[in-house]
Amino acid sequence: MSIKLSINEERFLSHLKKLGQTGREADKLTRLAVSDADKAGRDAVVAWMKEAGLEVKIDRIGNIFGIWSNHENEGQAPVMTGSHIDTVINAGIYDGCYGVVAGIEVINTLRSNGFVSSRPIAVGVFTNEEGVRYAPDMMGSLVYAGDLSSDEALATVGTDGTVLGEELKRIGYYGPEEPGFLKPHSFIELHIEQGPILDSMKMPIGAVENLQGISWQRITIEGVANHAGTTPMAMRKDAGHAAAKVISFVCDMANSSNSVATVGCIAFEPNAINVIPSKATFTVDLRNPNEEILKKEEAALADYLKEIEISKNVNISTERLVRFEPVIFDENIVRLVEDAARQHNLQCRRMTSGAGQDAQMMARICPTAMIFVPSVNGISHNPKEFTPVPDLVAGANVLMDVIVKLAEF
Ligand code: HGY
Ligand code: MN
Ligand code: MN
Ligand code: MN
Repeated sequence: MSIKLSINEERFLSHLKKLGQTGREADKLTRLAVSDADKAGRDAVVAWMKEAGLEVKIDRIGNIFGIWSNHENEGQAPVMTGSHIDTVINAGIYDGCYGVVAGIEVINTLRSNGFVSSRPIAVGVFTNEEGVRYAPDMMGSLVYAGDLSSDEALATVGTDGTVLGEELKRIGYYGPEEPGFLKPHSFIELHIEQGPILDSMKMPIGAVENLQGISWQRITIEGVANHAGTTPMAMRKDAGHAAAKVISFVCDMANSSNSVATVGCIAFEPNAINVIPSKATFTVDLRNPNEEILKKEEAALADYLKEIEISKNVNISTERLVRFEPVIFDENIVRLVEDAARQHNLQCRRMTSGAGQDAQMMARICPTAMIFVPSVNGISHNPKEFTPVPDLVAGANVLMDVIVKLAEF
């Protein structure tokens, strides 16, 4: 059945704007997982779920679920949508938040228009998708999918030395439910593309059929501090120069294949202008949609680190932070996205998610796919992140159609 409904634009946009203002400091949006800013965002989203008449349930890792069910369909596996509201540092307002606010709006619209769903419909808000404060990323959905224990996740120590479980209890979102308590019939996530493809093609909808594999590691290079002026170059054990060579290697390797590589964090010790660094610590984020290539490039990096240890006379150690294999989404749901776009006379193309997503974890437990809308100039993880209102609304209406169709299965 196709419905001729459209979301309540005004309510949807005001929620999205309000969430974008929640937890902002000095006009910067940094809503790190289980921080006070995250609590403020969670409180707002829970209030909107309740206003929409949803039953709100929270699990032990702080995942929040707004559930709409009726006497007939109660207890059946729900069609689930959702995303995350935690952000990176100095973030945009759409990454994750868009899918959560749209999910609440879609259920609100269906309910208030008397739609009778043969399945419960739920919207999820997953804890710590970004992984900036506590690794790994997509943590809440990984625990939900059963591939990371709640206790292990709750014991995670953050980059600021805090313990995730203690912070979760402090902000009042350590819930009673066991993660995975609600096994979904299917999962569909609406998200901004965060890349340049749809915007450059002026294409409003992306039907996401797969997602890159992700490898995160922390590399520590130990050299010897020495005087910047008196130490001949050949006698140095320069951790800084060794790091620079590794960073160039990783980026050149990605450039020569269709991988992407990022060194997002770096620190030198003692970090003084006239002291040869004794230590360099930095992160490598390496991604590729093909598992064989990703594995090969991880091995090439490991070999290069051994070469640098000898040539630069330093010691190198690595710590694995995250490793997720590429994901193929459910073909039937990808087709539903394409059909829904067609029904709305919206051009649509299939694509790969370059970013990690909660959907990649939900794909481990139920048929899953994603819908993308354009990011202007492909900018994301940046306050300049922007998606025009017509695209935001179109994406939400396509989400609504896909949910209605999934509810009939
Ligand atoms: O890193 C990622 O792609 C995800 O947003 N955490
Ligand atoms: Mn996201
Ligand atoms: Mn993100
Ligand atoms: Mn993501």
